[in-house]
Parts: sequence; C-alpha cells; structure tokens
Amino acid sequence: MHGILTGCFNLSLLFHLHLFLCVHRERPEPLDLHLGMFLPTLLNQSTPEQMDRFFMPAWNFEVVGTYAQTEMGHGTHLRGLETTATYDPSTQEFVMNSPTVSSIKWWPGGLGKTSNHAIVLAQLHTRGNCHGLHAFIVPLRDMNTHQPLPGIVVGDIGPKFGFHEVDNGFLKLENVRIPRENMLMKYSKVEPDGTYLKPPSDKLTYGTMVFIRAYIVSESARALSKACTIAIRYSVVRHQSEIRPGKPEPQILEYQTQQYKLFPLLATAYAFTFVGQYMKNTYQRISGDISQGDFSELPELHALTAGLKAFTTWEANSAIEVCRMSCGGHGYSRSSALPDIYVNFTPACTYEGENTVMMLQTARYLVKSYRQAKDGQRLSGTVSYLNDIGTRRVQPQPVSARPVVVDINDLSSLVEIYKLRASILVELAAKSIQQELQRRKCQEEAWNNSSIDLVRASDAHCHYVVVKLFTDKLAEVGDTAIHSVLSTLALLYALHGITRNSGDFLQVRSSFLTASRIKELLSQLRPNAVALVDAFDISDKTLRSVLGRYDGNVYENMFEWARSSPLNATEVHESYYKYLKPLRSKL
Ligand SMILES: Cc1cc2nc3c(=O)[nH]c(=O)nc-3n(C[C@H](O)[C@H](O)[C@H](O)COP(=O)(O)OP(=O)(O)OC[C@H]3O[C@@H](n4cnc5c(N)ncnc54)[C@H](O)[C@@H]3O)c2cc1C
Ligand SMILES: *[C@@H]1O[C@H](CO)[C@@H](O)[C@H](O)[C@H]1NC(C)=O
Ligand SMILES: *[C@@H]1O[C@H](CO)[C@@H](O)[C@H](O)[C@H]1NC(C)=O
Ligand SMILES: *[C@@H]1O[C@H](CO)[C@@H](O)[C@H](O)[C@H]1NC(C)=O
Ligand SMILES: CC(=O)N[C@H]1CO[C@H](CO)[C@@H](O)[C@@H]1O
Repeated sequence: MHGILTGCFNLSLLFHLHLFLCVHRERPEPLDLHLGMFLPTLLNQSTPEQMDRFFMPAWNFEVVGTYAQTEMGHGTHLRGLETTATYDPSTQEFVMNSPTVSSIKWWPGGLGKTSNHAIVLAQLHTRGNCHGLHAFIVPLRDMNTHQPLPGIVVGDIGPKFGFHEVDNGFLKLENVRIPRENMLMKYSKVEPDGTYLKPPSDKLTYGTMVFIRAYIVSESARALSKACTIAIRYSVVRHQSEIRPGKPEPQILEYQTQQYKLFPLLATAYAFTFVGQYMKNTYQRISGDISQGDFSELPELHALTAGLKAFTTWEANSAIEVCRMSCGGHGYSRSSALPDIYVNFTPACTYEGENTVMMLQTARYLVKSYRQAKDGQRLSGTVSYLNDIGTRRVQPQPVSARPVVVDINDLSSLVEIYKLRASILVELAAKSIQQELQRRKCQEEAWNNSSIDLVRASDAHCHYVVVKLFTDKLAEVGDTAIHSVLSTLALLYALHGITRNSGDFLQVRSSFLTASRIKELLSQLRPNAVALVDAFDISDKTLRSVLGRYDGNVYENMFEWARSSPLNATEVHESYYKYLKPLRSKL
C-alpha cells in the first residue's frame, strides 16, 4: 500500500477515506480531523520523503494530526490569516509565529488535547518576500510525554453549542523552529538557500474543496434522513387529541398540518440523497479528466458544489429543527436524538465555506455565464438555460401579463418554470450590478450592493438543479410501484418549493391549484410514509433515538432511558443533604 501512496496523489484513496468517515462517523470525534483532513492533506501535498516520514506514522496513529487554518480573527478571508513562517537559511529552518492575539489558531478539531502534530497554514516569508499561504507540519507535543513542546501554547477553546466530544483548540506559536523539510512541498518549494519556486498550476486548488463540499451534500441528506425517520416513525406511534369528537385519538400523522410539516422534508431528504449521489459520480468522472490535465468542467463543478453545499445545509438545518418540534415535548429530550443531530449538523453551514460566501461564489459564476450568453456564446451544463435569455427576452419583473402555461402534474413542466425563475433572478442580479456601475460605482461596491439579489439568484439556481436531478433520477427507476411513489415525492418537492417562494413564481397563475394539489399529494403519501423512511435503512444503533425506534416501542423505552439517568442513581440525591435539608431544618 505504501508504494501505491507514494507513487502519485491518489484521488480515489482520498475519496474512500472520506467515504469511510461518512459511513462510520455518526457523531463528531476528536480524530475526525486526523482522518478527514490531516491524512488527505499529507497524501495530496507531501513529497515522497514526507510521505515516508509522516504518512505511515499517521496512518498508525503514532502521529496524530489536525488541520489548523482558521484563526481567531479570520476564517473566510484566507489572505487575512496572520500566522507567519519565516525561512532562516542559516539553519535551514522555518520560524513560526503568531504575531498578534487575532492570529492565534482557533477552532481546529482535536487540536486542544488530542493531536501531537498539526498542518498549520501560514504566510510564507523568504528572502524578504511574502509568498502567501502555505502548509507546514508543526510538531506540537512530545511524542512520549504528550507535553507541549517549547514555544507551543495549545489548549481547548471551551464549551460550544455542540461538538462537546471534540477538543476544538487554540494554538499560539512563539518562535517555533521547524526544519525546511516540514513545509509541504509537492507543489511549491523553498530551496535550501531560500529560493521560492511557485506551484506549476493553481487549477488543482479546486480539487479538494470540490470534493469536501460534495461530501457535505451527502451529509445533509444523511442528517435529514435521520431526522425524518425519527419524526415520521414517532408520528405514527403518538396519538393525540381528536379529529372527530368522541372518536379515538388519531396518530398525529393523521393531522394535515403534521403531514404538511414532514412530507415535504421527506421529499427533500430523497432529493438531497440523489443530489449527493450525482455529485459523487460527477466528481469521480471529472477527477479522471483532471488527472489527464483536462480542467474544462472544473469551474462549473466548483460553482455548483459551493452553491449546493450552502443550499442543502441550510435546508437540512432548518428541516431538522422542524422535525424536532413536530415531536412535541419529547423532541426536546435528548432521548429523541434530535437535539444532537441538530447541534452536530448545524456547523456544516459555517465550516468548509461559510454558506453566504458559498452562494456568492456560485453567483459569480452565474453572472459570468449570463454575460457570456448575452455576448452570444453557447453555454453548456447546468447554466445552459441562460442561453435562452437573449431570444426569450425574459422580463426583469415576472409580470402576469405573460402567463406561462404550466401543468402542475408534469415534472418536466415544473422543471421549466424553476429554470425560468432562476434565469429571471440571475438576470435581475446581473442588471442590479449593471445599474450600480452606471451610477459610477466601482465593481466591488456594485457587487456588495447587489449581493442580496446575487444570493437569491444562486438559491434559485440550486433549487432548479435539485428539482432537475430529482426528475432525472425517476427515469432510472424501472419498478413501477417505486417509480410511482418517488414521482409523488418529486412532485411534492417541486410544488412545495413553488408555494414557499410564491413571490418568485407569480407568473404561475395556478397557485390555488398548487395548494390543493399539495393536499392531495400529502394524502397519497400517507400510506407509504413509514416505508419511505424505513427505506433509508438507518439502524437503531445508528439512530440512537428512543422516539425513532424501528419497533415503535417508544414509551417503555423512554421510561427506561429516564430511569438510567445519572440523577436517579440514588433515591435521595446528595444535594438534598447538602442544601435542602439544612434549609428545611431552619423552618
Ligand atoms: C464546529 C466547528 C469546527 C471547525 N473546525 C475547524 C478546523 O478543524 N480547522 C479550521 O481551520 N477551522 C475550523 N473551523 C472554523 C471554520 O472553518 C470557520 O469558522 C469558517 O470558515 C467560517 O469563517 P469565520 O468564522 O471567519 O466566519 P466569518 O467569515 O467571520 O462569517 C461571519 C459572517 O460574515 C459574513 N461574511 C464573511 N465574508 C463575507 C463576504 N465576502 N461576503 C458576504 N458576507 C461575508 C458571513 O456570511 C457570516 O454571516 C471550525 C468551525 C466550527 C464551528
Ligand atoms: C492538492 O494540493 C494542491 C497544492 O496545494 C492544492 O492546491 C489542491 O487543492 C490539492 N488538490 C486536491 C485534488 O486535493
Ligand atoms: C455594502 O452595502 C451595504 C448595504 O447597501 C452598505 O451599507 C455598505 O456601506 C456597502 N459597503 C461598501 C464598501 O460599499
Ligand atoms: C444600493 O442600491 C440601492 C438601489 O438598489 C440604492 O438605492 C442605494 O443608494 C445603494 N446603496 C449604496 C450604499 O450604494
Ligand atoms: C426510581 C429509579 O428508577 N431509580 C433508578 C435510577 O437509576 C439507577 C441507575 O442509574 C437505577 O439503579 C435506579 O433504580
């Protein structure tokens, strides 16, 4: 295996490492960063000599590492990072420093207590010039005693919203010297005399980011599938209130409002699962092209993964909370597992590319494509709908004077109006920039003052892509029964998106029809709802939810769970003797 690894950078191994994480990681752990970032980064950016020195020891957990990029003062804006690595040719070492309080590394998982090494991102200075961010392997702790090494100030950043199991850490570097050979030098290099050699191509920088964001799309699907499984299973166990007076209490899933809360989310979980599969397949296909030196599809994939990362994590994040509240009071108990799913998932909106910033990246690509289409270039891929803009003369304001004929039972017709909405919003955003420029604003100010429109445009574009991929997926399904239920889900997904964004879809004259069609779809899905969540095939062991148990035996197990709570270990808690009893004896 070692030989294969040192040969050349192996994308598929990186992929499998991440898949391993995806399958085995149900809760965040201190070693996630070691497996998910430290090893893959070594794999990609190490020289063969560094592979020998670090990769196998890391593979065997002698070297335990993390990825330290974010600082207290900067996360998103990488050029703002302040940590320095200054080359000293007299000793052939880099001198690493955290020159300010805001430059202290902050957040890396496993940094506080677990790791003995870190890949540290720092501004490289050599021969009086700064060459920007580069990655350095910095030993943090003694390999025998685990004590911090001289000049290393390291610790845990304290309690958080969640991720309690992970020691997200801080790191302050005080004149820490590391050998020249500890800079990751597969691409750019510093020679012994301090000469800097640039990397041959910066196109490669997309690769890892694209990969990780594609993987987060699958995580969105996964987290939402879990939340839906719990909420829908519990909704058939729970009986509450009455629909008709005097009749037995119905399952709460019989309430139309409960179905309306949950079934669109179930449809979303399926949609995201298919989007995740598509991203994975596309990535694998394109990574083949990349290794052949063909980067033509990379910009589009880069733009798409950024947007879909943001779109799916935002949707899943709010959906998980809806699932929790749909379980009433018991949803607030940790026994439901929903609070943990939420707190563990929600940082995905922030890390690996803050969501708004991701949406704006996608918008940049959309606006660029829009301008190309205006100039008469033929676009391909997911933005090809912008080709029609010149010919169709889409109005900037969706006016109902131009009704679009939509068959609300026909998915391909719905895909068309999602396209239309996206093209209208992309055009609006592009025109907003144009107007700002006409008011003698510079590009950057024009961009800033159009960014609300830009995010909306990206959101509409991503929404279109999801509806399209869901629809395309149906063509692959042979079994008629499965095809039928998946079509119902896809239709619900598309129609629900229209009612939620009805302002954008004003030209669809059929919004009343949409609402009543949604009600029909809810009833149609009801008999299959439990089977549809069972089909996610998430075991009880993985789900860890009393409410979402496969056997539905909720109440007895909830009592068991509460009884085993630490506070019940004694019949009379020590606090009684310590506080309550003295207080009462005074009475
Ligand atoms: C649980 C968790 C684990 C983490 N693990 C690691 C790790 O292992 N290693 C590591 O290095 N880091 C880690 N991080 C840090 C994480 O990567 C950063 O927090 C993330 O990149 C966001 O950057 P930021 O904190 O600077 O947010 P900011 O960029 O400060 O975001 C704050 C607000 O500013 C807005 N904003 C910023 N820039 C723009 C812009 N250009 N246009 C419009 N709006 C903008 C954002 O939209 C947001 O609303 C972790 C964070 C968390 C929460
Ligand atoms: C590999 O390393 C290069 C050099 O730093 C980096 O820019 C790129 O993102 C990485 N590529 C992949 C596919 O991981
Ligand atoms: C960015 O836009 C906001 C809102 O219009 C405005 O308050 C801010 O001054 C703008 N910033 C710059 C640098 O133009
Ligand atoms: C931002 O744009 C709006 C119109 O879209 C304009 O009224 C406003 O003056 C602009 N603000 C700035 C700070 O340029
Ligand atoms: C009343 C009751 O069920 N008490 C239980 C509290 O929890 C401990 C174990 O943690 C049990 O042994 C008690 O029976």
